[in-house]
This record gives sequence, C-alpha cells and structure tokens, in this order.
Amino acid sequence: MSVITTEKQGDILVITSNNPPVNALGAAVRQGLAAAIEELNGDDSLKAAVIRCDGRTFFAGADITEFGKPMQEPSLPVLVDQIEASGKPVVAAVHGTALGGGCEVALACHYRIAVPSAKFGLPEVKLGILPGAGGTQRLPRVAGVKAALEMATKGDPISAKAAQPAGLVDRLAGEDSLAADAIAYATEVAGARPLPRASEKPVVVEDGVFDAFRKENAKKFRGFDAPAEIIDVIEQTASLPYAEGAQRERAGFMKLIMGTQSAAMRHIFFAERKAAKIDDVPEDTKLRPIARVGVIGAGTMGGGISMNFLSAGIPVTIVEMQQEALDRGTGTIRKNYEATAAKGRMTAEQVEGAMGLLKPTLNFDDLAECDLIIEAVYENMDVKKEIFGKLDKIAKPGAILASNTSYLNVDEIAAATSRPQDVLGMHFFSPANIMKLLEIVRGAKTAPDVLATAMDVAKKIKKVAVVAGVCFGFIGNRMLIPRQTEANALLMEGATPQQVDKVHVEFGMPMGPFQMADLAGVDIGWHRDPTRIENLRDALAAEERWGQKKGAGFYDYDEKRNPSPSPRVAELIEEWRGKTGTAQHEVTDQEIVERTLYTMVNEGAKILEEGMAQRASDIDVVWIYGYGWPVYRGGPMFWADTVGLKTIVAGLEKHGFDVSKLLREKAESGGRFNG
Ligand code: TC6
Repeated sequence: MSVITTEKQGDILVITSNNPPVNALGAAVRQGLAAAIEELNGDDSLKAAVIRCDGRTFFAGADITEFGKPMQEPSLPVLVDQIEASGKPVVAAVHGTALGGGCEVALACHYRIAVPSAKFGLPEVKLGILPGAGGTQRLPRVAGVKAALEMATKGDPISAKAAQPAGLVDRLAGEDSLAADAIAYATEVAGARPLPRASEKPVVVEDGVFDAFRKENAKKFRGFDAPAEIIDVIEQTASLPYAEGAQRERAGFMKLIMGTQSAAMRHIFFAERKAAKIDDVPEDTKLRPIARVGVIGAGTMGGGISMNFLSAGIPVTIVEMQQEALDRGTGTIRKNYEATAAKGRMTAEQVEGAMGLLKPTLNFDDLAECDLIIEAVYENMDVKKEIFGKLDKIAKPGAILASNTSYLNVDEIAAATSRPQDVLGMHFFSPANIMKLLEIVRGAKTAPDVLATAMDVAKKIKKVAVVAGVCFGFIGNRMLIPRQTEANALLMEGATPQQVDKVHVEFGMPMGPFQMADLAGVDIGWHRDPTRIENLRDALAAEERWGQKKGAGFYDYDEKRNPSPSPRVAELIEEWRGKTGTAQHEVTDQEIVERTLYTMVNEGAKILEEGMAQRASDIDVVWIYGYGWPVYRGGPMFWADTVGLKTIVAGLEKHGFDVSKLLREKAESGGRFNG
C-alpha cells in the first residue's frame, strides 16, 4: 500500500500518511503529498484538503536516514512551497509531534488544527542543522521573531495550547475527534479567500532583539555552529521577501549539513537509540514485572536513585541503618522536589504524590516486597558482599538485585548470593535524579531477561542506558583513569592545572580534569592519613584543599565559588617536581590533547576489543550523557574517526603508550570506529 492515500469526503480531500513508526518525510511520502496536492487542484469537485497522519504522530520530520544521500525529488523545501501555493485551502490536522519538516509542512498549510496533546517543534538544531524547509522564514512571520529564535535555536517543542496564542495553531480539536473536526474546519474555510499564506506576512523586528538573544544564550550556545547560523539567517532575512530568505536559509542548511558537527549529532541521535538494543537478547524477551523498587542507602546516591522511580510513579522502599540518616535522606528528597516545584516544574500535588510513594524504613526485611533492589552504599567490597548475602535470604524469588557500584567487580558481588543470574550493576551518575546516563553492568551469569528488564526500567525512568561488561570502572570511569593519570603527570612535567583545564574547556568539555577534581572532592578515595604524603594529591588533601567545598583545591575559590589560580598549589607542584626529579619541558596544548584525549580513545578501543562495550557508539553515548563530552564532537570514538585513526596512533606512539590492537588494526586498514 502507498504511504500516502487520498480519500474524498464530500468536497474535501483527506490526505493521509501512513509511514510508521513516526511518519518521517521520506521520498515516498513527499512524492505522495505532491501528487495529492495536484489532485486537489486538478479536481473541480474538490474545495479543500486535510493533511493528516495515521499512527502515533503527525510527521516527526525529514527522514534523517536520507541525509547525506542524493536527494530524491521533490525536496522538502519544494514540497512545502507547493502546498502553500495551492489555490485551495489545505488544513494540517496535527496529533503527536509535528517536528522539524513536519512542523514546516504544518506552517505551509493555510490552516492548522491540533489536538490539545500535540506538540510543535523545530529540533533540527539538535542534529546540528537548521530548519531547512522554510522554518526560519515562516515561523518568524507566524509566531514572531522572539518565539522563532527560541524554538529554532533550542529545539524544544511547545504544546498545542502554547502554540495557539503564538499563531502556530488556529484551532484546537477534541482529543479523540481530530479527523472529523479537521474535515469540518476544512469545510468551513473552503471558500475563504485570500488564503492565509505564512510566507506573505511581514516579519516584525523589535529593536535589539537579535543581539539581546545572542547575549542571553551565549553560554548555552558555546561551541555550537547551528544556533549561531540560525540567528544569522533569521536576522539577515527579516527584511527580505520570502523567496530570497529561503535561498539564504538553503545556503545555511547546506553549510551545516556538510559539517562535522551535524554528522556528529546525527550519529548520537542513532547511537542513543542503538544503545537500547542488546545484541544477543531478543527484543521480545519476556520482562520481569517491576511494581516496587527497593533502595539500600539514603545518602546522596540512594536518594537521587529513589527520585527517578518516584517521579515515574513507581513506589520505593528505602532502607537505612540509622533513623537520623533515614530522616536526612527523606528530607533531602522532599527538599529537591520542593525546589523543582518552586521553579514551577512540579505542582504541590505532584510533590505529595511522589513523596506518598516513598516508604522509608530501618527494617531490611521490608525489602522482601520489592521486585528490583538497588544497593547504593559506599564502595567497599566486604560491605557489599555482606549486603548481597543478606538480600539473598530476604528478596523474593525472581527479584532483580542491583549494585550501584562505580568500580567494583559485579561477579564477585553476585557470587555472594545463591542467585547470580538475578544480579547486575546499575551504575547511576551523580546527581542521579538528573544525569541521563545509566551503565547497566552485565555479570558473567546475569540472565537475559534480567538484563532486558533493567534496560526497560531505565527507559521508564527516562535514562539513556548502555550495557557494560565487568571491568574496573566499566566504560566511563575506566576511560577517566588514563586521562587523570596523564593530567597529573603533565603537572609534574611542566603544565599548570589551568592549562590542562583550558584545553579541555576549549575542546567543549564542561570542565577540565582539575576543575572536575575540585568539584567532586580532592579527598575522594584519599587514605585520610595526613602524615602519609606520597604525591601531589595527598599533599593537597593533607592541607584540606579538598576542592570547592573547602574553598580551596587545585584552585582557590571566593565565596561565590569563582576559581582563581592558586599560588600555594603552584608551590606544591614545584615541590613535587623537585621531589620526584621529573624532567621539565614546555608542554604544548597539542601534547595535552594527545596525552589526555588520545589515551581515552585508546582505552575505549581496549574496552571494545575486550567486549566490555557492545559497540563504539555505546562508548560515545556514555561520554555524551555521563560526562558532558560535547555532543557536536560525537563522543570520543566518533571524534577519533574525525581526527583520523592513523593520527591518533601516531600521537600515542610518540608518547610511548601501549596502543590497542584494535585501534592499530583499524588505523592500518583505513577503518573507522563508527560506520
Ligand atoms: C528535519 O526535519 C529537517 C528538515 C529540513 C529538510 C530540508 N527519521 O525516538 P523513538 C526512528 S530534521 C528517521 O525511539 P519515540 C528512530 O530512529 C528531523 N527515523 O520513538 C527509531 O527507530 P528504531 C527533525 C526516525 O516515540 C524509531 O523511529 N525531527 C526519525 O520515543 C522510533 O523513534 C527530529 O529530529 C526521523 N526523523 O519518539 C525528530 N525519527 O525503532 C526526531 C525517529 O529503528 N525524532 N526515527 O530505533 C524524535 O524526536 C522521536 O523519534 C519522536 C518519537 C519524538 C518523534
């Protein structure tokens, strides 16, 4: 059956798209729509048309899989102009998400009717491109410059209710009567002339709107090409006729889509979706029901983990050893929810609803009622083994037992139970209620349905989950190790913390290794014996330079936590350079890149080689969602492809690193990690 069908309902032509899963505007859809508009205009018995979609959504955009391939006619810009040029009214009937090209199709229609739950958005910027089918031209004309800038540069969708006052929606339909309401609307406007065409409206520009917008969002847009180009296009074309504006839009679109940033961001779009798939676990694996979750430990991690489930409407039993710790943990959860409510992102009822699902207890035996139990106590193998031994006796048969360990051996933890098939790692990232990444650690004996259930739970609590094998630090933290080792070594050889951090920030990371150490706490993992000073980090810790929380770490901090280079740290570095007798040289920024970033790629390649990650793109997802790797560089493995694997290998060899076999093979054969 054709993806586009037409049906006459009296004198209205109902044009329906059926292109699952999301009605992407691929070539067949575009061709079908173009033919349908011709049918409308060629048939005197027809007075108007409705464009609607079957399935879960109105067109969710251009078909991203077609990007980079030769474009088949008609292109989307040509199609939207054809729709708008129709001599008879065309009504867009929107449900689900009208995104990107889908929103542009709606904007080209003369009238738009939507169900209240529908959403409109221009998410192209999240793929590193701009709305290239008239979006930068029609949206400012319809919704105003400010709203168009917001939507096109940030890419977040707005609800139909918000879209109505903005001019994007002319009428709201009943939630369940869109098709009929749209036909009635089309009948009503069938004779209206002149037809309202967005491209014919003028753009109203308020003084200073562009500069103010650039300034307001400078930090958010740092490093990204697309938002800057979008603002430029809208600004430069505001006083031009539509056709000239559309040409400028086209040029901007072509520039961006040919660029590395867009390739990186499209890679991440698909990588994120691929990460959810487990190669040797069938998609239809029967899942274990998870009606209640248990969390052991009400500290920062345990509390944050619990919030994910409470927010998703899943009851949580949280266990602590002492009443005081339990009260403190519960209090923090409430405080966090109330802070969200104060920002208007939750109602008071929602706060109470979430808190009502929380059952705090000191009785470990209460965990018997849980289907998934997540241990979130401190990193100590003996403690974890004891807990899992106890859980083995208490948990109901078939309950999933998870550890939130960041480094420890999940197989050893599983061996403390008589049911290692039910055990896995669920490594959340701090703050656990906010960070999107979840590493699901698959033990040697973890059952396929346990793994599949954990992936499904991750989706329910809106995490991006990646499967990792059992190795020290799993994927993310394991790759931090060579980076930190080299960063420390570079200080001894002549670099400053400021220089190393600057290279990372300029690369696009939210912070460098030493800024991160100051934020996390220089005392983390410290042996806590101030008389035992074996390296620079011990020296800092012994002086209580524990980072931001103490106002001093690798940097000095003022009351507002603004950092400045520390003369004391410079002295300590000098002292340790002397003590270790390290030869000094001038460290270049390029050397920092090679030693702290190429080494991460090398470690990533070893992780792949050992089968600890399923695919290179999973490693990219870990670094984007867990550590703030700049999305426009596509993750470490994608970035390595853009640098060239031969260059990476040469850089590693120059500094005497042990190069991964896989990396070397790929470099020699001209291969890539992705694609
Ligand atoms: C654009 O329009 C540019 C225009 C200018 C042209 C000149 N294309 O996310 P889900 C697949 S740029 C191809 O899991 P949800 C997806 O890969 C585009 N495929 O579902 C997945 O495949 P899998 C602007 C697409 O319900 C399946 O559909 N539009 C596309 O959680 C299900 O996806 C966007 O950026 C696509 N456009 O969320 C919107 N979209 O099953 C991107 C999805 O083989 N899409 N797929 O893994 C979304 O944001 C979401 O998919 C959603 C549905 C909100 C529509």
